[in-house]
Amino acid sequence: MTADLFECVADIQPSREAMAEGAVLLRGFARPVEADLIAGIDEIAAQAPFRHMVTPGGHRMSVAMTNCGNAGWVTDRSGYRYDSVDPESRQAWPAMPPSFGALAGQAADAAGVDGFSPDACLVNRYQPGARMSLHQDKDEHDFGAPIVSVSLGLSAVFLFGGPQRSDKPRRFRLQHGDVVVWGGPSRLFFHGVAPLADGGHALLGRQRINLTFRKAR
Ligand code: MD6
Ligand code: FE
Repeated sequence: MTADLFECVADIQPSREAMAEGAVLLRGFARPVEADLIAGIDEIAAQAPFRHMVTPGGHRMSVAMTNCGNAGWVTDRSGYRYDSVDPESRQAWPAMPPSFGALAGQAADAAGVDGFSPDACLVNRYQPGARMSLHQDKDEHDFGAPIVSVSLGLSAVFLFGGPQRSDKPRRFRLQHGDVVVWGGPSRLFFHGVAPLADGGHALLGRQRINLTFRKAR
């Protein structure tokens, strides 16, 4: 009886945890559309395969990436940028599946941000050992728009720092279906992902996929 009651309450008011000023964690928010998301990722990767990009400093990233939408985030020896074309195929990036844009808009709404309409979705694939070092997301045109981040597959430890690289990061475990809506005062905070622990996920196997939706232009 009590468990049923709590499940009902959870349906009506999904969990909403503040990570920092302007950053909200919606646990399990993407679970209802997990099948659409995974099918969409497979279609995107068939057109624009995951690849390990190289940083301006010459390091091959341990995270493999692809994109969908009108703008895709890329890095190479010349720098970081958004490009409407996949540099590997010289074709436009795959279109953003309607279910992706809808989820990002609904998550932003749930976090109290109206009218979020992303033009870019970066798709990150982590295999065991892959990590993302501390960075700021500052290649977008307008820092007034939030970033919506969706975690799928194996869980990971998200490192959430502050405005200075030297600020000690707090650690958040992001699990399958969790969504972070991140804007406002912490939009430019340093953040990263600790090396992915090995494991197996029922739907995605030995990997974590992260989608980050942005208003790039
Ligand atoms: C990741 N995410 O979770 C990497 N950036 O795999 C990010 O770098 C990120 O989750 C900006 C906003 C949300 C994010
Ligand atoms: Fe980032």
